[in-house]
Amino acid sequence: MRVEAVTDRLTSRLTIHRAPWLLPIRHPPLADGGIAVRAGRIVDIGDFKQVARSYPGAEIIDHPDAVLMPGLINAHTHLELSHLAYLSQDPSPTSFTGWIGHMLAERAKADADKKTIQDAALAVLVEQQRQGVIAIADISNTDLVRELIPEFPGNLLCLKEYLGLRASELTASLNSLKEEAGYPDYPEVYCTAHAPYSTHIDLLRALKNRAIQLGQIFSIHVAESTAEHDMISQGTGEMREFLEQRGFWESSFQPTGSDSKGSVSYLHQHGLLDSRTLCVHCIHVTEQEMDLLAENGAKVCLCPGSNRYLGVGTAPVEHYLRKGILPALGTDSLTSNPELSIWREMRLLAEEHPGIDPADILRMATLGGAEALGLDRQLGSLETGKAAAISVVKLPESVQNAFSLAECLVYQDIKSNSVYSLAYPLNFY
Ligand code: MCF
Ligand code: FE
Repeated sequence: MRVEAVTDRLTSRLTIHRAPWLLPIRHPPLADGGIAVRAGRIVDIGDFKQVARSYPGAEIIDHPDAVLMPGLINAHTHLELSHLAYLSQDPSPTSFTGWIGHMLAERAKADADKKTIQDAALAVLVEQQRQGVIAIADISNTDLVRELIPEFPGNLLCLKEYLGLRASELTASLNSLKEEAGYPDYPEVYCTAHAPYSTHIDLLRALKNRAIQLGQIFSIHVAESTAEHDMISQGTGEMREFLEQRGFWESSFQPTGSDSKGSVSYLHQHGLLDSRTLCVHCIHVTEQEMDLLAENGAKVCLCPGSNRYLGVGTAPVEHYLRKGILPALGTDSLTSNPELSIWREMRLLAEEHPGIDPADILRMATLGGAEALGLDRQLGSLETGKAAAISVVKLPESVQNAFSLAECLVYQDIKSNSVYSLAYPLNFY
């Protein structure tokens, strides 16, 4: 990927980018379109000839055989696990808890040093950027990925993960949470929870309250496996046994008490669902739980590649769309997904849900992600006033109309060598 020099940002010169196709996302695709950009912002977008007429003397940059579209958003990953990529080269695990146990054991065994972890994470970060990803939500247990923020020209949101179900560990966790630096000194320090099955309810509440106070998103793994569902609804099953065997079980844990009430109901019962709660996975959810998500404006992030590898099922995407929820897409980490590519996530989703309009899948990878990360005032679509975080994607000649454009972007095996980012340094916390 070449990164355009940002001279116009300093000189406030106006540049018009012209391409045979524009994919604005919140408006229909446009043939022979133009985007006027000044100081890293979109100042106009529309039919090329009209835009050019409005700005005589502007520099015109042509992008033949390409579509201009918003940068992609990867709404869920764990870059800190990248050095364990060999795990997802193995055949899929036979159980969800088996994968967690194996992953934790391999991470401990590898006992990787800072350089190994950061080198592997940086390699993934560079590849994400090359594929046209402009914002990432990363979940890590350490500060190692946060130190890489200056290396990424887009938004790398680093969320520090807390977990621990036992009441006996609670005081220590709550104390370290109080000591975390926050806004305004370190606006990038976000703290978040792993999952309802691994995090004490008081810790979940404290994390969510901190996020509310700081105006930050709160991301959590939700309704990913049947093992999780059985524990949250009935307090039984594979997950409970796994936690008991490891001495992590908490006898005061209160399940929802009804098989139709899983993790989404649990979060709602405890007041943890709002428009800044990002529920990752959301596979095992009932119709009523989808309504709860929609009513509370909660965000959903789907990770089809990780779900396929872990064999946990597929999310009810058609239902989400029908209820007015536009999910985001995430790759998860290289320990549960053999390839980290939002292009591939789109393709897997399309293959698994052939009834979904490819245009909706593109909306998920862009606007859905921007909304999930609270960055939709700047990113997620090509609109006047938003950041000029534009990806130029090379197209095969066959694209004749808007539908085949969306189809081609979703199904084509797009590699980084066909994406070119008009990347402007962004910092929108
Ligand atoms: O999203 C996947 C599967 N579900 C749960 N956890 C993880 C995933 N990818 C990485 N993880 C991490 C999680 O953040 O695995 C650890 C946590 O730190 C295992 S759970 C103690
Ligand atoms: Fe994850």
